[in-house]
Amino acid sequence: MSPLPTVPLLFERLPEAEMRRRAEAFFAEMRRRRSVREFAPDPVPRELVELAIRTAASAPSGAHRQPWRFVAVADPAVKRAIRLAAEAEERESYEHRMSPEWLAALEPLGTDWRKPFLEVVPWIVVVFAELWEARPDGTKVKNYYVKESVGLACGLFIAALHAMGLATLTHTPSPMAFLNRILGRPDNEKPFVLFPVGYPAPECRVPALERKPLDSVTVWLEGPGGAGLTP
Ligand code: IYR
Repeated sequence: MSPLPTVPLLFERLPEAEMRRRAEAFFAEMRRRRSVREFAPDPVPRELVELAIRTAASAPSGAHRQPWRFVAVADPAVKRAIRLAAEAEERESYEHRMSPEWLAALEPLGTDWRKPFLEVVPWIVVVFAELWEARPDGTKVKNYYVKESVGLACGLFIAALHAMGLATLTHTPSPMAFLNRILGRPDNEKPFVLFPVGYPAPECRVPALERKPLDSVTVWLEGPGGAGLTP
């Protein structure tokens, strides 16, 4: 295949003071984001979920294959089926499959197998990773860097929801194959993350977590003589 035609990049170079202002405003907003496990039942317009999906689907992807599928569920019967199947798997995991170390790591977060929020939220968005694409002629086309691509899309999805004033949780009931069955997705699609989407419950509380300080998540090599370059 020959290279695509090109178009001019839409890019505005900003004055540094404006860059700082925007960066600080974005950081101030994003640092308030928290995963939420208690939701209000209030409805959320489909258009808002659509906008978050459009944002997510703008993520970069391996070979621009866009290997993601967003299944947005508002149907109460489907949400109930998801809750029942998720709780059955989670109960088995918490009671038999998770190691003592894993359970201890989760203890500060206070999670357990019960997932009532799956029926309370107005929307559940399940993100599937498309492992390969079936072309109309029946051939399979491989996708590349699928997990990385879908992970990036999920990050943008979370940011878009937060920016518009909605809450979510990156929920991974394990194993997740029941989602293919309930949502009628083909076997080239693998459930990646399930996002309950809605408003937090009015009395919602979250664990008092600390984020790692900048200097424990960053390494600066500003030269001269970066690590590994000395003879
Ligand atoms: N999937 C389970 C367990 C769980 C695992 C991790 I790693 C978490 O950060 C949180 C929960 C659950 O959703 O309860």
